[in-house]
Amino acid sequence: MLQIDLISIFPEYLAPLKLSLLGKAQDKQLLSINIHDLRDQTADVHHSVDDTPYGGGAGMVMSPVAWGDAIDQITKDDEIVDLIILTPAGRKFTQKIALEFSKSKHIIFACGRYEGIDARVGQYYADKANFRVHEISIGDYVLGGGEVAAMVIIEATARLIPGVLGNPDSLKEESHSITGDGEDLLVEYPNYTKPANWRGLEVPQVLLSGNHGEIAKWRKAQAERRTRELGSE
Ligand code: J9N
Repeated sequence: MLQIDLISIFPEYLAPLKLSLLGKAQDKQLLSINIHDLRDQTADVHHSVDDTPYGGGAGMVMSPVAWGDAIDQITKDDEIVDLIILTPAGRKFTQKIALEFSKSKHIIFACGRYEGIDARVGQYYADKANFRVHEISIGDYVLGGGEVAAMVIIEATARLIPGVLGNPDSLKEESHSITGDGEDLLVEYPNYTKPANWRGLEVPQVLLSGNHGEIAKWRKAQAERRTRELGSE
């Protein structure tokens, strides 16, 4: 069972995590997802979670006090926790990292706003023996907050947990699936289904031939062409 906790000032934004594949994984008790409101930690009347940056500059910085209290409340001293801090300045998320996270027992997502969380939060937990801290970006663009990035990571991670997908064969063949040594494979070949002629466009003849050797060769060549054209390898 993978326990996932998310801490956010917009907990309603994370409601889709109950749906579809992730909802079914929770019903099957392969996964437990819990959403926490950062403002529940604050004692002041305005429930403040941010303050002006030391050194000056635009925007606000999220206070470490509420973050530390929220993380401590979720964590037991005797468990190993992967703390994922979403930030455009983090390590780029990949299928290989999703596979690592899918083996975790407990993941906490700190969903901050884009101005960022006080840097000491990551520093403090990185120095604790039972925490592994990951600063992660999902791509080179700036989001308003970490919520959508967390959902991307959870969706990619959860489907790699044994039992979450109905048909595990589909895992082996898909784009960006990875080999035992963690090397990226080719992207997927193009797929076709009926009708054989659609609006004048024919399905490649080899796929109708019934020659499985030729089909495998054609698909491999197509996957290599697509991978080369992406320029990723
Ligand atoms: N890749 C990425 C992450 C973000 C975040 S996290 C919190 C605010 C913005 N933007 N882009």
